[in-house]
Order: sequence, then C-alpha cells, then structure tokens
Amino acid sequence: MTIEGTMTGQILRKSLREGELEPGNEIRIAIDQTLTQDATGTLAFLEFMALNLPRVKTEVSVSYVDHNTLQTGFENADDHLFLRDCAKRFGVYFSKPGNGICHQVHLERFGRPFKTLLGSDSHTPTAGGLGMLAVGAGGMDVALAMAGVPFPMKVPEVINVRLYGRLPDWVSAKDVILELLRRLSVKGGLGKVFEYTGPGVKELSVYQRSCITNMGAELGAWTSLFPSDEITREFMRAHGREGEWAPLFPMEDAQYHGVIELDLSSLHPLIAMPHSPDNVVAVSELQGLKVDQVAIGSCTNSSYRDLKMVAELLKGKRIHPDVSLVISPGSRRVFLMLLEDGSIAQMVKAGARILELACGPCIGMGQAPPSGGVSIRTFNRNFKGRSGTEDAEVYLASPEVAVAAALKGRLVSPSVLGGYPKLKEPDRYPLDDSLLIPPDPSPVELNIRMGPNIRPLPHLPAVAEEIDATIVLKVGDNITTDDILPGGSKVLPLRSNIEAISKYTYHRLFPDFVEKMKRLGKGIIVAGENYGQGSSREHAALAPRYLGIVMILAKSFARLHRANLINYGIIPVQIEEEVYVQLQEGDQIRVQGMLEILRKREEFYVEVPKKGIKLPANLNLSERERDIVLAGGILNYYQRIL
Ligand code: MIC
Ligand code: SF4
Repeated sequence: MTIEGTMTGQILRKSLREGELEPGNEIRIAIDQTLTQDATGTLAFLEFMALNLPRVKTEVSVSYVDHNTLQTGFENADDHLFLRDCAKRFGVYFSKPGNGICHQVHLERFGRPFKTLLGSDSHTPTAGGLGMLAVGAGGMDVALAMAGVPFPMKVPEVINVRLYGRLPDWVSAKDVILELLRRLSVKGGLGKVFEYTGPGVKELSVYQRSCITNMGAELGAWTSLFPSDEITREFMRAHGREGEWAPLFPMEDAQYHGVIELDLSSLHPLIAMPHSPDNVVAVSELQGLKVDQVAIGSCTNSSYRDLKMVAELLKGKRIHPDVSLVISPGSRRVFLMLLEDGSIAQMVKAGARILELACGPCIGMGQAPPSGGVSIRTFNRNFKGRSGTEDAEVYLASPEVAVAAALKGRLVSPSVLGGYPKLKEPDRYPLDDSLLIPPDPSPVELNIRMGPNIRPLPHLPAVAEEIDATIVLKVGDNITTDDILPGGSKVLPLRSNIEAISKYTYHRLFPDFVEKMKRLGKGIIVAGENYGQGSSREHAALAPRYLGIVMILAKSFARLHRANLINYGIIPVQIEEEVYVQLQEGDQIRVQGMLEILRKREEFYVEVPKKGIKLPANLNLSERERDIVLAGGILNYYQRIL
C-alpha cells in the first residue's frame, strides 16, 4: 500500500528530505512556513536563540500574539516585547496583539496550497482547509524548523472522508466535524491524516473547510486536508493572493487506508456535551437546557461567514435577559468587514458584548462562566475546568445553535429562528495589514528585551543508569495537557518562566502533586490511553520534567505530547492493560540498565521490588528519539550537531 497518490503523499513526496514514504516509517520533511503564538512562542524563541543562528531559514515564519493578550500585570506585555524583538532580529513576521487569532490570520494572509506549515499550536491544521500540509508541534520542533532542520514525522495512514450532498439549512461545517468526533472519538485519528474529497467538497467554502480541519486536531490526527480547487483560488483572490494559489487534488489511483462516507444532507445540528469534544449528541436531545453564557469565536468559528450569520440572526432582536453573549472576531480583516457592513452594530444592538480579536475565553482568558453555569461555545475544546470555572458545563456547537441559545435562553433547534439567511462569500476582503510587521530584508543587530519573568531554559540532567522512583500519580484515559498544566489568566502569564509555572502542574486535579514531587525529588506517572491529548504546549512536558518526572508508563500517548516528552528527556514507555492494573500509586519502580535499554532494546521489564514482580514494558522509540532521550533532551542533542 502506498500513499503516494493521495494529497498528503504528494506534498510529503515534494518535501521529503530523508526516509522512505512507507506508512509507519520515520521520515523528515522540509518545512516551508512556521507559525508560533505567544503562549508557546516565548519558549520556542528561547530555544531558537539557544541554537545560535542569525536568522530563520524558512520561506515564511510568523510570530503571533493572540493568547496572552490580557495584560493584568507586566508579564504578558513583556512577552510581547520579547517576541517583537526576536521577530526583528531573526527575520520573522510579527502579528501584533489585535491582529487576530494565529490560525485564522495565517489562513487569510500566508497559507499556501501544496506547502508545508509547522506551528507551535495544535490547531495549526486549520490551514489544511486550503490544501496546505499543516502540522502542530512543540515549540522546540518549530524552533528547529525555523533553523532549517527537516521535521521528523511518522508516515501517516491516510483516511479518505468522502463528502456527498450539501448541508441542509441550519447545519454547518461544525456539525460535520462533530459528526466525525461522534463516530471516531478523540482517539480516532491517532497516526492518521484525514483527506476530504467527493462532490460535497465544492459545497463548502474555505472557511468552512478550515473549521473542519481545525477540529481534526480533536480527533488526535496528524492533520486534515482539503483539495485546493477553484473555491480555494477565489478565497485567495479575495485576500489579494491569487498568485500564490496552486491546485491540489488526489491522483486518480490514490490509495487510502480507509474510507468514511459522509452525506452532508443527512446531518442535523449537533452538540458536544461536557467535558469532551467527542461527547456528541443531537441538539434536539438537549432541547430546553437552560443557558447562562454563549461565547462565539475562537480559531474554529470566527470567520466572516460565521459572524455574518450570527449578525443576521441577531438582527432586530434582543438576546435573552438571562444570557451573556460574547463574540470575538477571528481577524482584523473580518472585523473590518463586519464593522463596515453594519454587522457589529446589529450584534451590539441585540445585546452582545464584543471582545478583543484573540483566543480569549477559549483558553480561559476572561469570560469564565458562573459557578455551575451552562456555557454554549463555538470553540473546539470543552475539557473540564478549561473555561476557568471548575464546575461549569461547557458545550460545543455551531454559531447557528449558539446564537439560537443566546436569543431563547435555552438550547433549541436553530430552525425556530425562522428563515435561514443565505450568505455569499465576499469577493474581496479589506487587505488590512496595519498590525502585521514584516521582517527586515537583512539581519538586524539588537538587544532582545527580556522582562524579569522571562527566564532561561532550565538545565536538565541526563538519564540515569538506573531508574529508581515512585509512582506519584496513576491516572486514567484521555488526560489532557490542560489537566497537566492548565491555561487561564493566572497561569498563562507564567509561560516564559518554567520554575514559576511548574508550581501549577496537575494543580487542578491533584493539588498535592507538586508538594509530593518536592519531597520525592523524582517520580513516575502511570496513565491509560491517549495520555496528553489536546494542546501542543511543551510546558506540560517541561514542567513535570523540571519537577523530577523521569518516565511515564502509559497504554498510549497523544502524538504531540509524546514528542514533547522525548524532547525534554522524559521516557515515554508503553504498557499493556495487564500491567496498568498491577501498578499502584506509591509503588517503587526499578529499571536496571536504562542506558543500555535506551541504546538498543525494545522490550524490557520494570520491577516492583516490594511486590516481587517484574512487568513487561515497551520502548517503541525510533533511533533518533533514543538519541535525544540519551542526550538529555533535544536541545543538547542539536547543540552538538548543528
Ligand atoms: C489550546 O487551544 O489548547 C492552545 C492554548 O491554543 C494550545 C497552545 C498552548 O497551550 O499555548 C494548543 O492548542 O496547542
Ligand atoms: Fe486559541 Fe482556542 Fe484556537 Fe487554541 S483553540 S488557538 S486557545 S482560539
């Protein structure tokens, strides 16, 4: 079986720098563009600085500020200055706070069909909506891509999602991806790329396609891709970039590892219930649920199409008195359109609160719902506590469903709102670049300003010959990086200071974790399936490492988090269910000859001396990954060879 004829295969072939294009093999691909955002970008640039290169080597690198825009202290503002200086010094575009959410701005301003994009954010696959192979990664991997180092990835399995028919009124792109999450779950995409083809593709605009590829991240997939067709070309023309368009289609003989048939016309409005994006049911099943808050925006649903729909549905009406409706436009271009065509006025008159053009409530930066409150959001993640309110009930749905809830104060089928607005994609967007600073043509010498909260990367000791540590934590399936290291307005400003942020490791779920680690000095975590799902934040690996976590024994790992663990020298070990059930918190674990195992063994035993048992475990690391762990992390490894 070969993936050569698929769209993924064609881009990988063009970008291949090392290895064979056989599913399961590790290859290296050239990265054309990178994106970083402020919450992961400060580490990424500290890491880039540690590589001692004068300038980035990519075609385009963009540093966005969109997550940490709430300036309640000096920390975030200092981070913005640091990132501004790094961009100037290293030849990177700088998207100032207020320009919009990285993924939407990137789609509009930089995304190019047939090219590769690596971003230090898990929703980087948004750009797959215009035929770009766009992958999320940890900051260190993006720093290396900026340094021109080809990106290592396992050749994925490619799954074909064939779309038929057209979306009925009141059903939108969000329902397509919620339906896939319902069918496949948050683990359904591990090791896979989803390619969308079929006659239904032409019924979707680029923004709608991007809503789908964006939330492909929630399936755990490497990425998702749509063809680049005339609709893509028109989108790029509307953004003044038709010259950058290139066609992309699967070849006639393309082979896929699986086919999913999806008839768009059979879909109805769906909603993900607390606390997982795959906990999906029909809106009709929850009819009447009382709603406290409605939040519209995020990189998934804040395009012109989505917000124009919201404005049209709010026009001449008033939101329910018990509901707070907040709306955050995704980009300045979209915001200007909405201002100029009167949409924002319609929203405001209806009672909406207009927020900054940023991630905002999606990552708990403001707008936490009331205690026990029900919040309907057009976002992509509803993990427990992510909203900033531990006992809030967060639901994910389309803009149509969200706005209907805002008007009625209860969850209702959006069709009760009457006629479905017929919207047309604009022929031209205002090509506003007023908050985008292009890189200088030649290298710039300047002192990078580093505020007091920006601390050097911690030094991490290399792996010891013998592992002898306690299981400090045993967790179940689908632990998210938000569980490991939460976002929110209190913790996010500490992203540039590992010592400070490490104090919040597991602090929502296991408040004594940090104390325990301080006492023990080192420890091991045992976990179920899909450990570390969700974001790309390397802090969720680096902070536990800093506290002394040396190894994680899990039934399976989320792809992005596993890469981050390796990059920071935590050994990811795979165990079977029989082993998982025998390990308990407090067990002392011993592994002898760890260096030898890391050098050449796949299978080995972990000993629990007190119980007198030896349990089988599996390393499952590529040669490169072994070398990185042995070197004590990726920075040491590359500093040696660059
Ligand atoms: C998210 O949606 O979880 C984030 C916040 O955008 C993260 C990045 C981060 O933690 O900074 C992501 O998706 O990778
Ligand atoms: Fe920002 Fe939310 Fe998108 Fe993450 S998912 S990039 S926090 S808008």
